Amino acid sequence: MTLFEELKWRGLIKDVSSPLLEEKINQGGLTFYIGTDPTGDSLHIGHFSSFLISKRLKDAGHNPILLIGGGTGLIGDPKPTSERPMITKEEVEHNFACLKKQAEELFGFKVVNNNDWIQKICVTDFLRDYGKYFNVNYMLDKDIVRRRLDSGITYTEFSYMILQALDFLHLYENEGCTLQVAGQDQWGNITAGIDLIRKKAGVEVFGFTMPLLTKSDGTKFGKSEGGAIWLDKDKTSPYELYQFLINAEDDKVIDYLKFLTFLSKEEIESLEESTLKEPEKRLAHEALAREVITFIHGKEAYQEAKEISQKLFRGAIKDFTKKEVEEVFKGVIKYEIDKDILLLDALVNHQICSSKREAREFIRTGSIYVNGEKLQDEEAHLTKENAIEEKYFVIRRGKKKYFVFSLR
Ligand code: 545
Repeated sequence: MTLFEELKWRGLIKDVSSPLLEEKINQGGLTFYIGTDPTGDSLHIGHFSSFLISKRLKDAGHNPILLIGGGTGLIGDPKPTSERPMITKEEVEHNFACLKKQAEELFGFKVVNNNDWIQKICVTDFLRDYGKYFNVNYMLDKDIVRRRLDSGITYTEFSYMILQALDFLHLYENEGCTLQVAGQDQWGNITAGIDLIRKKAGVEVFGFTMPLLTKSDGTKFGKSEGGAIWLDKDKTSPYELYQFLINAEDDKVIDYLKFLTFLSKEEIESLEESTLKEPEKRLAHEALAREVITFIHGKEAYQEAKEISQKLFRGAIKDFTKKEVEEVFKGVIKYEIDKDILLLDALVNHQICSSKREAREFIRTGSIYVNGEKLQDEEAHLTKENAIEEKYFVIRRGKKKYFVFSLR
């Protein structure tokens, strides 16, 4: 399988600017870039799913440039629905620094900031040297812009494609960059750059887009009920990332393995077979979690996340460390309690049960678990000795309602 055939097999090719590109991709040696605007202070799984192409191309002998839009981030790439809120220059600079650090740590590639050249262009040069090459009808013809005409689009966001086009021209002239890659929503911005370079430099450069990774209901991959899945381990822990990946939908897990891992076609096809023959083993899900977490956070982080998950699955909460309680029950309400308090009182004081009578009822019927063990003694006290590392009690009421008591 050639590189281009492999990219197609992995579902990584949506639109291609020219049939000549297949041969060029297979030959290697292209300098290419992929860009992102610093809209947040951490990369998330959406960035990861699109940036990974840069490692695939680099491993095949191409030369990657990651662009973080310290300039375009001040303008805002128009979304199909509404105008983006303007973010401050300080916020853009802060986000740029965060993303640059993460991208370098994660991929080790060269990162450029388009503000380095954009900020030097004065307004008359912008209009004469770039604006002159953009016919308004051409700009209105971009489907995202066209869809915004009803709800309204400002001149600022309307101008955005010219900036991204001049980026490609700048990288072509200064880095010999002849390929831009992005998710499918960027097709209009990429072709704007290809057209500008043809007009100004008289050469054909190339672009291709990847389909946006989606869940089986068509919504964007990477959004969980707890919000975005961040690559920053302090925003989304390896354990949370493990839970997100291990719970990927069965009918999408093979697509995710192709898109998000470097497992070979043979490995993925055997995982596909195991998913059909012995789905209960969830080998494909485990492989997805292992590969992605190891790439982002390292092997140890994956092992830890897996161990925590297995302890929780076994209900062995009493074996948790303090840190594991904080990680696994990050989103769970924590109540401060005095040591030696009666379990009954703690349950009522914090409205986990609505009355002493109801608390007695829950305890007697075995609906209350403390640190993973059913507790049916109404006289039970919560003491330092039986707390997790003398600090926490993980309370489960019924099937899956969790609370955490923390000893003062
Ligand atoms: C700016 C200047 C350039 C080249 C590219 C850009 C950024 C581009 C853009 N890209 C998107 C983005 O999203 C922020 C949230 C992260 C997903 O806006 N104009 O910055 C996304 N990009 C990754 C993929 C994308 C795209 O970061 O390309 O398609 C999402 O998967 O939407 O010279």
